[in-house]
Amino acid sequence: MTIEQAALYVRRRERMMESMGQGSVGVWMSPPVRVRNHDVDYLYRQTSDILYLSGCAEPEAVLVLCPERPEGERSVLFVRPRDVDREIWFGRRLGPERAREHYGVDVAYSVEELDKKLPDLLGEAERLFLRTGLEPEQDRRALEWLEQVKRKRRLGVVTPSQIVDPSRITDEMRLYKDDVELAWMRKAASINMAAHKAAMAAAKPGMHEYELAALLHYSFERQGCTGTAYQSIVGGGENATILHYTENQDPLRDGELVLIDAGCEWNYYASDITRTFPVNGRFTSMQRDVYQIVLEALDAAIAVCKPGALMQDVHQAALRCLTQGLISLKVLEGDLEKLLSSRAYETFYMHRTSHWLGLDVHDAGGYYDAQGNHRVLQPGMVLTVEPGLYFHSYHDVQSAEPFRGIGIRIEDNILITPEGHENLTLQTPRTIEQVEVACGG
Ligand SMILES: [Mn+2]
Repeated sequence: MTIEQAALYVRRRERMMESMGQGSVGVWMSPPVRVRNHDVDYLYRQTSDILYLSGCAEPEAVLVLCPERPEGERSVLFVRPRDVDREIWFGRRLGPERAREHYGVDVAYSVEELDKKLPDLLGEAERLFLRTGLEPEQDRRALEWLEQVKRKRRLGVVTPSQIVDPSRITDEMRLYKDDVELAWMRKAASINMAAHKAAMAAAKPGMHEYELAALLHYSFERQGCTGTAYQSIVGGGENATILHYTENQDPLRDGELVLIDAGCEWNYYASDITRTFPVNGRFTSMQRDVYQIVLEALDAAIAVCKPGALMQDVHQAALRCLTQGLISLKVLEGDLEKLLSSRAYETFYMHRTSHWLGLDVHDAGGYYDAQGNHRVLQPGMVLTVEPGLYFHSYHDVQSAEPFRGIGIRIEDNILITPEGHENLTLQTPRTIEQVEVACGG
């Protein structure tokens, strides 16, 4: 970690402590390492709030923030101790001595001292900021620390009487990306754009969905990504109508489309691109008609993205275009406004148009403000825009019969800027012409 980065985390922790206020202490515990099978663990992923507040990706780390304490003792990080034997078997550890400087925290301890130190740290606050309900074992442990401190009440020690969810603060902070986060998101976007282009160039009839998935993952990993932001979706033909299809086992057939929804993580920041293209490189005229509608919905929704607009407006712009398109395809019949208010589109477009993007692919941040109003877009927010049309065979709509088996989604990542927006993924082929050229068709 560079000195500039460490300073960034210091600033975030300062802001966090300011929002928590006096009389508070905050505790963030890493998720446990999980067994995949027998002696093999799942690939570890630190929780995003700890990454956001410290940059520490190590398992078992615990971050404690104590705004009440004197300068130089307010941020405390517990990490795994140095252990030659464990390190030879399972990998190097930073250890508390080096962790203090590396992460720029005030104090670092071995995680083995957690149960001993935590009650002391808690016993100076009225409010404990702690995310509960995710890991029963962590909840149990935290309650035990609280019990220990409560015993000191008779000695006149102030002990926490409230547990407050810290994510109400971190979610709000994480909603507005700073320059470092944006640099990392641009890097993730550029790697992901190249990966999608490579998949378009490689696809041909007879290949399997997993071959394209493998190509994407190769593109991600050879650039040093921290992983994929989510399970890659590579759906040929009707598989594209299953929104979260991740089996990726089927052959890709001549004349069909393939939908790829995949994204890498760079420094734990996600990219999330969807493109749909013809397996043989050329759209049929019917595929072209549907694709053009989805593309217009994408452009119309992105055009709404600017400071002051509501996220709901982005969705409405997409719905209007998609519904108009379904009328022009003769799948729906009737008055546009009436079809919109009766949600006639829902059979063919059943998901929302946008989600926040950042450390999590469905990133932290409320879709409504504290008053329950739709969120107003502001500079620094990053959201996806991903309209689609899906003609699956789970329902029997006569007018949609000609399109059965077609699933099309196109997704870009949009940064709200003071002037309007910046499309972070614009260089991924998106018009019919660009897509056919990229497919070599
Ligand atoms: Mn998405």
